[in-house]
Amino acid sequence: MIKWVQGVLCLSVLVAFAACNAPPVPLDDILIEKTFEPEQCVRSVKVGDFVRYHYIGMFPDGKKFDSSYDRGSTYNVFVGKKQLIEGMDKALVGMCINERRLVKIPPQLAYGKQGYGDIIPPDSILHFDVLLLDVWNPEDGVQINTYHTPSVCSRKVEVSDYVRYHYNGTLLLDGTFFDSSYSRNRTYDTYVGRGYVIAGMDEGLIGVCVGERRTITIPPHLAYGEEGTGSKIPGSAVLVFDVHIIDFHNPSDNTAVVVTFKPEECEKQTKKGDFVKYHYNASLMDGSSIDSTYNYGKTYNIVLGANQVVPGMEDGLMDMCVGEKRHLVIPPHLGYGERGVTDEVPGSAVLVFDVELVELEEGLPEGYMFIWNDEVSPDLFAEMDKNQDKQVEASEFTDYIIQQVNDGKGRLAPGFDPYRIIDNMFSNQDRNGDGKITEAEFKLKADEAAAHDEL
Ligand SMILES: [Ca+2]
Ligand SMILES: [Ca+2]
Repeated sequence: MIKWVQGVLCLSVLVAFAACNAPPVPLDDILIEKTFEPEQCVRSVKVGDFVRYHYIGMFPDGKKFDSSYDRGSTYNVFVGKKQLIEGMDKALVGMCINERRLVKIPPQLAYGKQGYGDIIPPDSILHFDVLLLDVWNPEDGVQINTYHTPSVCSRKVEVSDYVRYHYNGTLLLDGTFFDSSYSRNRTYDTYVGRGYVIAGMDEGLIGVCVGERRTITIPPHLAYGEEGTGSKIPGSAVLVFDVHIIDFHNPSDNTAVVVTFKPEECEKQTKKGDFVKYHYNASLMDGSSIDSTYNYGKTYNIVLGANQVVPGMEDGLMDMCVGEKRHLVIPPHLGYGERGVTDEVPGSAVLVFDVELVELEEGLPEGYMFIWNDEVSPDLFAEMDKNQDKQVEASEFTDYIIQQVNDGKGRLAPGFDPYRIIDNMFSNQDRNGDGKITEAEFKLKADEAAAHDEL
């Protein structure tokens, strides 16, 4: 409507005064000519909004008196709060981002009879060519739009969780790209709700699931404020983060164990010291594979409780039966920590293991590396001293222990090199380190301890 009226007015101006450099027609109110309208209008300016815009201020004859372009920065202001001349306060209302208007303002809604210094003479009609770049309201919150939800979401991010995510950051204004974790080829990792990221991101990550994709639109007061940051985020910019959640955990998390198959028979369960053989598929939370024993066609073998695997795996393999299958989720503090494993496990990654226990060899009681199954022979020293020279050499000692183990009379701790255990046992008894155990050394040791690691 305004446009039509203005059109007619222009025409009449042309017809009547074009040739004679006539004074401008007095205006009762502002006139707005939309010189560019964007196809989409996410939101338009309302009273109380904070806007950023460029303008060129001109007199009706086209002579420029001011321009934000010349200053190289936008004009940033609250609308409808008398921080602008009245005509401009009115002219900005209803504008969309990227919209351009030519606004004509009569003197009574501009600088009136006084004018403005040397710049604006009294009773001047002013024309402004305005381009709106940005709009937000201090009452705006973070806008969240989830556009991909994973089929399974057993848990959602809460305050103090540690999240790893990818993101693309753009300006709402015109979609200008300012940052991306993808370009660095590594996730952004942070605690949520602790102020390590901009307030809007802290808020926008709450309630997100692993695998979820959402856009988080953040007004400047919850982002980088009126100042902006760096060369890519101008002052008062509204930011749009397109995020993809890779994983998250809480520092108080334990290993999550889900039994996926339990054999009917389960007499023996794994415990510390047991030698276990198992298969595993290891992956990250996003499903990308890390490693699998099935690729090598052989089991992974460890002694439980001997720090041969990450703590989370130790936890996940406890109290398990042969044939049992489990799904383990291991937080990084029980996995490979903040550093991860070069080229295999990203820092702070949550690990997923599907494990199957294939074999279980019962360990010795805690602290023992060798035990007798039967009564200990009363003539132990004599039996070991095969050549009867009243001392036991390393080879005699080793042969004897191996013989006992083979005869089922004694057991060595499973999962370790038997010769190393026996060497240790020997050194332990050979008090003076001369490579021989005398009867005196043997007795001394026997008196000290009723067979711990020793005979
Ligand atoms: Ca001997
Ligand atoms: Ca000795």
